[in-house]
Amino acid sequence: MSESNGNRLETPTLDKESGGLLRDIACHGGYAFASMAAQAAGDLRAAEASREMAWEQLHSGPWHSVLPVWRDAYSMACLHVAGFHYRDGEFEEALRALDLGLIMGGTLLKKDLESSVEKVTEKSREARVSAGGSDGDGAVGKRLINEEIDMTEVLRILPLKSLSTKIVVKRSALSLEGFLREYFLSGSPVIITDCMSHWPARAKWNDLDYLESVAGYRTVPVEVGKNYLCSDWKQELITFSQFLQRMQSNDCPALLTYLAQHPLFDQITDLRKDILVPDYCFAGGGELRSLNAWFGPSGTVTPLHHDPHHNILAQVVGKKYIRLYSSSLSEELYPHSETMLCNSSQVDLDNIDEEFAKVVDLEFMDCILEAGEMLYIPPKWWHYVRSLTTSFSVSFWWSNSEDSTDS
Ligand SMILES: O=C(O)CCC(=O)C(=O)O
Repeated sequence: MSESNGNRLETPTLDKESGGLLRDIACHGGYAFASMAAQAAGDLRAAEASREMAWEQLHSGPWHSVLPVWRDAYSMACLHVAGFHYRDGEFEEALRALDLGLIMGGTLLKKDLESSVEKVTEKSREARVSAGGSDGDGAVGKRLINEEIDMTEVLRILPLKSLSTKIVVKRSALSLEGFLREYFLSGSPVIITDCMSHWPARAKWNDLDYLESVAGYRTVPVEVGKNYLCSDWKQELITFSQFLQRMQSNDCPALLTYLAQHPLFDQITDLRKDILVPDYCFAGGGELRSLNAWFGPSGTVTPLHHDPHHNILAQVVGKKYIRLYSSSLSEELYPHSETMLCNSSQVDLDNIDEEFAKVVDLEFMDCILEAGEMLYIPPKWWHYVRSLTTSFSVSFWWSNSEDSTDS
């Protein structure tokens, strides 16, 4: 690739590791990839072909069975492709290639991908400003939500018996010690209020112009359809800007688009700066396992399932209905038998099948989680979540290594 005008993405890790990585890939049967990738630094078509080959490997079986070396191979090819687009001033294409590398690629070249994203973002901002556009640092813009909820309508759509029995207790600005003693140690859910007003996200994420300016050109994975247990459900990679547009024209249930369980804050560092890890996540001396975004329109449903970790679900924008069943009820909640889905229930709470009718009599707690509140969900507690408005939440999962093996 020409470097004469200095218009090049710096990739120090790739420069150092590429020989070893290509040898490793060849050792794992990727001779064709290795020889194509060796030409990729100077040839766009070879770069694209090698990216295609690595992409095929990433989709050759279940995700957990993909060899890590192929994920690094994919990142390598993405860096090469992005380099050509950057050189040619095609910043959006360069960003897309880099984001795909971050989302689907391995860890080896993550730093190169991240520094390249920074450089391309900066250049593309400069290009927009010099073309007379805005750099997005203007006054507060269009609100993400203005929606109020109509409780009669909400009760009509929620599962049977919602909000009629045991409501999750709310505690204002609960101390870490109080959290530990009264909820964490006994494994009881609690909603903590008045604990997020210092998060920049509380003010910023309800501003569509702000979201557009920090993330509009970035590519993100979204889920499309009713929910992940339905046959017509699919995943897509679209730009954040396209996602925001779809969310605003949320009129077709089959196209319900949810940016769900994605480590968005590892990918888009400007958004990471807007949130803080709650002190509660240090209870029990565990380690933070993952930090995920859940962003979507009104009507998204995460079906009844459980996770192995402690969870603080922080509601930044909008409202969600959440129903919780104790982990002691697992056997009665009809878990799926396949390994991949064994943490999900076969019961569709929105439409309970005759064969699962007994579930209606099981004890549960529920709540409406409001913006500015955090819900503690203990490990293995079953939860069903429905957004009642446009909603942006962040989940913080933590655990001790001995507590959990899966995720
Ligand atoms: O907010 C949602 O839709 C689901 C959240 C969830 O399942 C979790 O935080 O584990």
